[in-house]
Amino acid sequence: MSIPIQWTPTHGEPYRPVPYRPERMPAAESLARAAELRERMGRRRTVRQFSADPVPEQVVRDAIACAATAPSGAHQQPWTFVLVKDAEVRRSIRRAAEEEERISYDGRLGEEWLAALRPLGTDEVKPHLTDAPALIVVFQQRYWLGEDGGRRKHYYVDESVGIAVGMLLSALHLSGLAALVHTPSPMRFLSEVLGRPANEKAFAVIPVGYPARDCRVPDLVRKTLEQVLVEV
Ligand code: IYR
Repeated sequence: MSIPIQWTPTHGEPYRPVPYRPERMPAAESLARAAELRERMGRRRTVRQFSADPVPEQVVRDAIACAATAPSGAHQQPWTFVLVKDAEVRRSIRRAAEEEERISYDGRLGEEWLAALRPLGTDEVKPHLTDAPALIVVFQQRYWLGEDGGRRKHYYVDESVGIAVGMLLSALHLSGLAALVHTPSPMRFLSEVLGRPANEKAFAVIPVGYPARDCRVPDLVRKTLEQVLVEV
């Protein structure tokens, strides 16, 4: 398990702009691409039943690389993606997650929350954590931690990591893989199981793979564009 060196590439450096001149896409091509993308993204579903079939690992690495192109507060890139393939580590994560989830579903969540979850059919049993061939555990770097223990503030960490995870989900889906954003709560055990440093806080566990042959998803309805878009 290699631990990426934590660094802030541009801290304190002067503004040194460079030209950015992407070729302009013809409007007709933009329209065609946007419509196709909308259609493909519309077919993304959160999957909770995974096949144990392996996935091409480079697809997952490429998707993580896409996520890591996300914009971030002060360009601090406050994220670490731990790609868990090892079956024993996945089992440890499942064991610890189910322990917490049992307490959550036994009442910690409260009636209102449980009612909100009912249409999703979730419960404390989390087979996706061991069935999916890979888990991407996303950590947010709450602050920068130098080799010598020095600290620096990070800005807009929740927003930055949220954007990166959105890009990760898009990249995985458009590359043909299914995923689930799982947020066992509390998530402290992930730092322990994965040996992450004190400045990192788990943000989500994202099982990645192919849907199981008999995979089912809730019959959810998305809001229409008219319902979510206000134009002025
Ligand atoms: N973390 C729990 C509960 C849960 C909460 C929300 I908000 C969801 O959208 C789905 C589940 C679990 O993973 O089951």
